[in-house]
Amino acid sequence: MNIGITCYPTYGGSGIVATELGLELANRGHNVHFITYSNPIRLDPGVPRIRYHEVEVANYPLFQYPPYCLALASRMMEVADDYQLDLLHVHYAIPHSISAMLAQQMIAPKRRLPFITTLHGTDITLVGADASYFPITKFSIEQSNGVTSISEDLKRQTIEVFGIQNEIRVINNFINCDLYQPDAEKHGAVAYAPGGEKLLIHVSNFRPVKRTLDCIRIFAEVRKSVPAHLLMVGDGPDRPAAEHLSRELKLERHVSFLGKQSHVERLIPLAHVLLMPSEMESFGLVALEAMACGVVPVATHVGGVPEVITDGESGYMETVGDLTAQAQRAIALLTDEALHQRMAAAGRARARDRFSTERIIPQYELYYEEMLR
Ligand code: GMT
Repeated sequence: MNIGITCYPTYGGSGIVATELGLELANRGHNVHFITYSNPIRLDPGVPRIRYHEVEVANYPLFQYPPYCLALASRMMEVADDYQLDLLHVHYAIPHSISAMLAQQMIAPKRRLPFITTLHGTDITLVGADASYFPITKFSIEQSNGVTSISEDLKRQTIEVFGIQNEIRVINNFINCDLYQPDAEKHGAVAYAPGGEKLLIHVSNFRPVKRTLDCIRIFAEVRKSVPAHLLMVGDGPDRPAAEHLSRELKLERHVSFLGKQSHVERLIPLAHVLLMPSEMESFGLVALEAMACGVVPVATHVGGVPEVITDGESGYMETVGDLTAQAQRAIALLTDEALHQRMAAAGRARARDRFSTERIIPQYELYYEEMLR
């Protein structure tokens, strides 16, 4: 198949899922065309059967807001025409679905071009439910030829919030278990923990919904009982406040802010515990990445997270903001080797058995075939 994929290339889990989906589809012999405003962060150059088409947004003094949505629609239509795309698959409803709908209408005199929208979370729970975006988000979902959701919880919320009647197919996020592997020796950890300290890790876009500051406070509690170091991976609006808090709590020597990283599969396996204290997660991709690497997530009981983590088996889920409970879980894992090993193995097994690329990618392929019929 010739597949056009559009996503946010630089920020957030939806872009990561879209990029990794494109890579997996190309691996399975499909031609994948990324149509975005910059090269997706986890897409290395030179991958066979993958092309990248940049969307240029011309600016004029008249435009207070350059019309990205329209530039994207034009580029989608051109690429669909030039490369005989069978379908467009857009990740995150706003504004990608509307651009795809316009591209579909522009090419309609020549042929049919179905488009699929995959809902990831904040496009529904935050952005889409904002009054100014509500009608257009509802419309874009209703106009999509196919709609998928990355968890049952997000599907439920979409129906509840928007009163959507179309079928929404749940296709869970996935993980490449050959790429995301445990590292029993944790050799590279010495760069951060030269004294053999335990490593904790947090990976996010540092938006308020991730409660990044909670990580620092949880870590402060952990360090009262266990010599440990915290890796903070990613960047975003709350990073300066998190750095400030770590200085205030005199933790700056024990916390490394590493910024955006394109190969988290090399960093996550160095850690013992992942902190994911989020206010909301419709899936929590990083928890799955951690589980695949034998790193135990200490997370919050929100949204789709219970579909990913089995509480007490492959990770822990506590109430949002209950920092003591999250710190206690982390301390237990860092001080009880047998407990850590048991849960790490259970997490890896769950990632492999429930969410491996081998299980999930064929579900997308089947869905594409349905859309083409
Ligand atoms: O988590 C974010 O803030 C980014 C956001 C996105 O749309 O890029 O992530 C959402 O999609 C991820 C991939 O499907 C999910 O793993 C995240 O749980 C979801 N985030 C939220 O629901 C807050």
